[in-house]
Amino acid sequence: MDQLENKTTTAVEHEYGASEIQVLEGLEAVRKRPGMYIGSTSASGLHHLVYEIVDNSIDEALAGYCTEIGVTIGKGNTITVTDNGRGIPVDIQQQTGKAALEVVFTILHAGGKFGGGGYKVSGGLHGVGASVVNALSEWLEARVYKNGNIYEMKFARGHVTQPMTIIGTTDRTGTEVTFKPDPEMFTDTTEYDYETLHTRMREEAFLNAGLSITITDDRGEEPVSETMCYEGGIREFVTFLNRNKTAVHDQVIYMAGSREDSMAEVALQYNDSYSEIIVSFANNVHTPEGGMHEEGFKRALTNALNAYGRKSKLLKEDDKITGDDYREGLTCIISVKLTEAQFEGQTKAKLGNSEIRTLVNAVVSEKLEIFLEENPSVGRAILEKALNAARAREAARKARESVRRKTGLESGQMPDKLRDCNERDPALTEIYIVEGDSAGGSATQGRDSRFQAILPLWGKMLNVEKARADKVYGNDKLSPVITALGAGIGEEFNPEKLRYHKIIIMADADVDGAHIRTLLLTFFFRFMRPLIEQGYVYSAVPPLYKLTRGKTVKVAFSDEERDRVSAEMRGENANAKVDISRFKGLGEMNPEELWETTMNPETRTLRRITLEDAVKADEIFTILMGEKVEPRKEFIEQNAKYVVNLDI
Ligand code: TSJ
Repeated sequence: MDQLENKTTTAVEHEYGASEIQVLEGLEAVRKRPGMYIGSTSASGLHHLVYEIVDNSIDEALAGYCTEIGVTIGKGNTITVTDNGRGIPVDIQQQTGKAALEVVFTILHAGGKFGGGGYKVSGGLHGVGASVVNALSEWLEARVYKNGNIYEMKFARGHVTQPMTIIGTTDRTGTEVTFKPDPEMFTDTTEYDYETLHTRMREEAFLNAGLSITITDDRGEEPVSETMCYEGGIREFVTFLNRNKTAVHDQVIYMAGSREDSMAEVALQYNDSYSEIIVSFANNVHTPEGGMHEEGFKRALTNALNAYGRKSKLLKEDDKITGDDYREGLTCIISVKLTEAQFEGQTKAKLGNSEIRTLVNAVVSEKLEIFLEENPSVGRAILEKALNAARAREAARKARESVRRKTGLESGQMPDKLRDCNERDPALTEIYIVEGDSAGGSATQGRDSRFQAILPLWGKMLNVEKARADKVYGNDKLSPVITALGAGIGEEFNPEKLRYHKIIIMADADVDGAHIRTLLLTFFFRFMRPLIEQGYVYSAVPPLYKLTRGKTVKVAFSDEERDRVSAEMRGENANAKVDISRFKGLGEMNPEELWETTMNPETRTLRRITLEDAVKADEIFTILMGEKVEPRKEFIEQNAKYVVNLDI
């Protein structure tokens, strides 16, 4: 606090000098290239604004001064974030002659650089975004409760519209920020999705044990609100992820340790499914590409279980159990905190600090050994499960070989239903996976056969929840997909062998379409995960409406677009008749319409499937196909009215 004077003022006046001009240039740069600062200006960037602000409150919690955070979506899609921390400093900074509060919102990357102390753990990752959010907001208002006063300051598109003013007195401390994302910047959508924010805030609550986060949606007639606070932290995260599955042992195993400025915690529990779920975080930032913390964990898990198996005689000399076998049915959260996190990889989502591998390895090796010694029944259950996995893997290898011989997989023979393209370079080709023969027919006629292949799906669905690789190879619905993609499945999956670099799921916007998307995504997630991780999978976005006025035909992809386009088509003439019909399915479109709206790379929209989409699909699949009846009933009840737009 040395550069901050402890003085309060009712309205801060200052000269507009060189620094002010720099400030505006900084924020102008954000408005010129918003994608550089928030990734994109689509829905994901819109939601990112909220995380940037909330991160500041989380940092205050990590510093030990904040216990409650509120996030509210207001009418008009404004966002209010509140916390009960110390309040952003309001003193005048000597360097700039401005209140720290103003600096936070007007200087790029100012966060974390003032005050000191508060951002230690985040290593400069958090708390840099308040000025970016300000620059991208039509307006933003901040209120700080501190020193017995309520300070208020207002901005519009990054410019100060009301200098810092004391508007009242208070006996509490904290910060409250409300902003409205600028529609000039977020041209796709300015509408917040409650579920997206809810999911992310729940994650933050799990990662910060004891921190209470309340999310509220005030847009409807009645407010919707949920308070999330988990004393058990990531232990409860694991329980939550396994909630629809059957656990192999009751207790969640929890291990934690630290060294110098870094700390690591791991929570895990096995369930009776065959999928591996490892979700890792560095400084509360999700690292879907993994990295050193995951490597350290996997190595330690394999070594500790091997050692225990040998020692307890559960493993024989010639039993060969792989790391994959030990991770079958594992649900695990890894959370590390470190001072200078290095994020690498394509999407900066992979942790590069090698000292963290050593730390996680040491913590898990030591603590897991002790746990297994003290809980031999759990140790036995895990080892038996891994032995089963190893046996199944061997059986799958044999099945694969026999299927290969029978179906000529090796000889490169393609499925009968595949309408392949002429181009051979996978980087230039796409495959549309289409449910139903009639849609398949339109797609085959409408496509550009130079680079677009069509694979219609048919036959009986397989419960991939309970299936291992051997069953999948023999299934008549999924085996053509495996053959057409050409890259194998499971541990043999090799993306370098892919025959197409765009895999596009094209299904109707109805319940059946949602089912087929859920099935395919779950299948890819379980058996070809790198396909999703490396961004090869897309969902086609077919239009919902067809609008006709005389000879003019247009389409719309949402209700809002339908209303806008129909107004445009009417033009001056409010009484002009625009005929609006709803596309009931892909099969209803003729080949030209399908090409123009959904398949032509120049005019179509493709949604790239993320790992989160796949995790969500996997979860829905587990509920729909799993053994537990209660979650299924609950899901169907809750989703009955939305089931048409299952957003996957
Ligand atoms: F960044 C922000 F303005 F967007 C924002 C910051 C938004 C919200 C909702 C909360 C916060 C915030 C900042 N909450 N708590 C803090 N704490 C500080 O900025 C702070 C307070 C005191 C001291 C100190 O050393 O006395 C240091 C800091 C960093």
